[in-house]
Amino acid sequence: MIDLTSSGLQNIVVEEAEDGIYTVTLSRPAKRNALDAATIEAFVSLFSALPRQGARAVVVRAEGDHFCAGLDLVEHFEEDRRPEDFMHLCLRWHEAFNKIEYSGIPVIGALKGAVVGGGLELASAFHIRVADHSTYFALPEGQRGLFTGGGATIRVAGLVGKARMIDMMLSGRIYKEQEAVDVGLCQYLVDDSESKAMELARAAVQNPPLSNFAICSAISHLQNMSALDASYAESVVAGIVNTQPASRSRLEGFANKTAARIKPKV
Ligand code: 1HE
Repeated sequence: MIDLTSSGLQNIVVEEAEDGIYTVTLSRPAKRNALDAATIEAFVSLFSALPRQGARAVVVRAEGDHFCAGLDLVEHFEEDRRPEDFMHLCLRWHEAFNKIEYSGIPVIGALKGAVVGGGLELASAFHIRVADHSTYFALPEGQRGLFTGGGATIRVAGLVGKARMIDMMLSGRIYKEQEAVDVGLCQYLVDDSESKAMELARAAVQNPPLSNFAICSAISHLQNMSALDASYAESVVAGIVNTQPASRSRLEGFANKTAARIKPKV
């Protein structure tokens, strides 16, 4: 086990903000939280450890005005990488972001400012994205003479659809405000993304951890399968989750009419 709060993770600060709820802060604001190779390694280490160390939910936030400016373009320029070097780097990005998406614990992004390029690839691995009014989303890879390498072809295309992703990359189109919600880049648009993200984390940890494990890993895994295999695997997951001891008292509460009913607030 690593001590997450003093583990020397580069450009990332981890704190247990509340019981079981961790904040992960991108802390390279002078470089607009651009993702260099060391930061990607920090994400791999962190999300390898967090689910096994009792984290019940994670809020990813950022220092400065911008959530994340994507790939560290200066490092990439200075390293003058060979194709195989960049391929291996991309595999580490995938390792990091897969660890987030398939972590089994709710990971909620508190977004602001630029969420662009690799920053959008990072954000699209979260289970919930909360934007504020400064937040904007773009894929400027084409304009930089680059291509996505951190999962956008899978996750961003999954969020907005292939046609919108291609348009974003060809035209440099930027999405923000309600339009970003409407196309699926984020689920919430609020004045204060951090407090909303914490509120969502507090709500999520009310669920039994095994339910959240299924929600925050099985849905993604099942999406990768054929419908036939997914329906089989869903049955197996439901067999385990829906008979867990933690659900007994909740079911009893419904049966004896003490549990809250599911109705919109008036
Ligand atoms: C950076 C980066 C970066 C800022 N790599 N250093 N991503 C992009 O194409 C977005 C590039 N960044 C920007 O367009 C702007 O910096 C922002 C709109 C995000 C912010 O603008 P601003 O005016 O607040 O800051 P700035 O003056 O542009 O930058 C401040 C510093 O951050 C400056 O460093 P300094 O040492 O000169 O002070 C910048 O160099 C530095 N900085 N962004 C490195 N991205 C797996 S493939 C993924 C491919 C991609 O992600 S492509 C998209 C890359």
